[in-house]
Amino acid sequence: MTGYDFSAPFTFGVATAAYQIEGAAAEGGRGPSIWDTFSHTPGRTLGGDTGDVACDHYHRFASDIALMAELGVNAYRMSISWPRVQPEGTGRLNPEGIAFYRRVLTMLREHGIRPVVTLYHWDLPQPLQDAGGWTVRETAAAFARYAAAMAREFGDLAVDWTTLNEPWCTAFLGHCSGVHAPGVTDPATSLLVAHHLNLAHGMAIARIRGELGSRARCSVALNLHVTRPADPDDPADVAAAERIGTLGNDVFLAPMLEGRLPDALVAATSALTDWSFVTDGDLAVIHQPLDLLGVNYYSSNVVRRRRATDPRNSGGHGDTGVSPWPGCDDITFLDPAGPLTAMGWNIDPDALTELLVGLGCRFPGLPLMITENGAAFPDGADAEGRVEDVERIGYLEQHLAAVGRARQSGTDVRGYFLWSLLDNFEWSWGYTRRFGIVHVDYRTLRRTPKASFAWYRDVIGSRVLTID
Ligand code: PNW
Repeated sequence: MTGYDFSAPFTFGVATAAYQIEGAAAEGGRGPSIWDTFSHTPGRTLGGDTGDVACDHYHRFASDIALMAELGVNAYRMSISWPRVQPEGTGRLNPEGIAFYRRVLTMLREHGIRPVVTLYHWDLPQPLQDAGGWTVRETAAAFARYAAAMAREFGDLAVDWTTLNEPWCTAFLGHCSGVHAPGVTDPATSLLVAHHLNLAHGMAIARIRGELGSRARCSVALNLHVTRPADPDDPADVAAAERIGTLGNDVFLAPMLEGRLPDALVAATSALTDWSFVTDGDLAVIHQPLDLLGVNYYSSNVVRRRRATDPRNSGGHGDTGVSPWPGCDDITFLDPAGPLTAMGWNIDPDALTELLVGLGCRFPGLPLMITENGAAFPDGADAEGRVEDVERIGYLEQHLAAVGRARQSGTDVRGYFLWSLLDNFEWSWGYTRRFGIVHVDYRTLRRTPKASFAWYRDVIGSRVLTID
């Protein structure tokens, strides 16, 4: 038996995102976002699913917060829907949207649950998209103004602010492979977008600190990729894995945390762009001190230098035929081995330990936080909505243990947010993929805690994870 100690002040939380759970898409003065447009475009999401109703959290937030209180979490990672609070993406705020989040944040406070607020979890106001979206620099400035407004409106109720969720997905799934909104398939554009997201992050942090001073704790949540070479003794495979690390991680880590544009990134993408859109002073704007780095982790990859006979990699639902990896068409992603989750993703907890330990070495003094970890499985609810999700419990147990091992080796990991509290709208996969520790019946919207909910409640209660 092995035991892992997660004594206070280690944070145990759950995570959600506005478009995936709120619904009420046309209520309370909310304007449309790029995900409304995208999900309503035929063929974009599996089954044509949309977030119009989702989990109806907009009307059911009180009972959802009661579930969190029952679970015993110390913290809740949520996102603000930008088009709900600022329908045009700039200018006037929507008082009904502000009032909604004030009710949510106030109720969290009453239950002693600390909110960690993500400002951008992919739902760009459609009017900003119509003006160019993330391909124009002005969107970064609009985001910073929105961030300042949120800090002003909610700074009395929230001290933890996360700028962007997974900018890799926005840049490369949104603008390169196009399987996410806005569905653009242009590798060169996706690199410009990555730079504008970096700028948006830096400008927003400066504005949040301007509003809240040292009271604010600022972070970003990155989906960092652990990529292994198929043959560690083949230099071409090792170089392939490094290039994926550059395009998947360093594209954000280096500007945000080191204030530099990596030579390897410029070299890997030289056929697509000369990066002349990075102008004097940009890197200094992007390079803001962070209080925490948020890490979203689900699975790892194995790559090799492409062989002539290698099939093209599949891009998942809505595959456009364009890979999300600009400048990497000579790299093959091998089919994942071993047991897979319902997303087709491998299960590799050791990669999480390696990732955390590696980040700890590279960025000493920067506390880390797992801002998302979890898994989709087929689940199969009975007539009462009960789910004995032993596979999910196994996945969570292994990954929490992986966090425990990183901590034992001296890495400063401050907390763990499980994705997700509820089954919800899983982007291009619609409602077909379930990540929740609470089952949602999408006909009745009834919530039923799964076996994993009781498991997590017990872990949080004892703050010890014991594995046989
Ligand atoms: C993340 N990929 O999305 C998001 O932050 C969540 O909103 C989402 O529900 C969760 O992970 C589970 O998917 C991702 O294709 C979506 O590499 C796609 C990818 C990665 C993360």
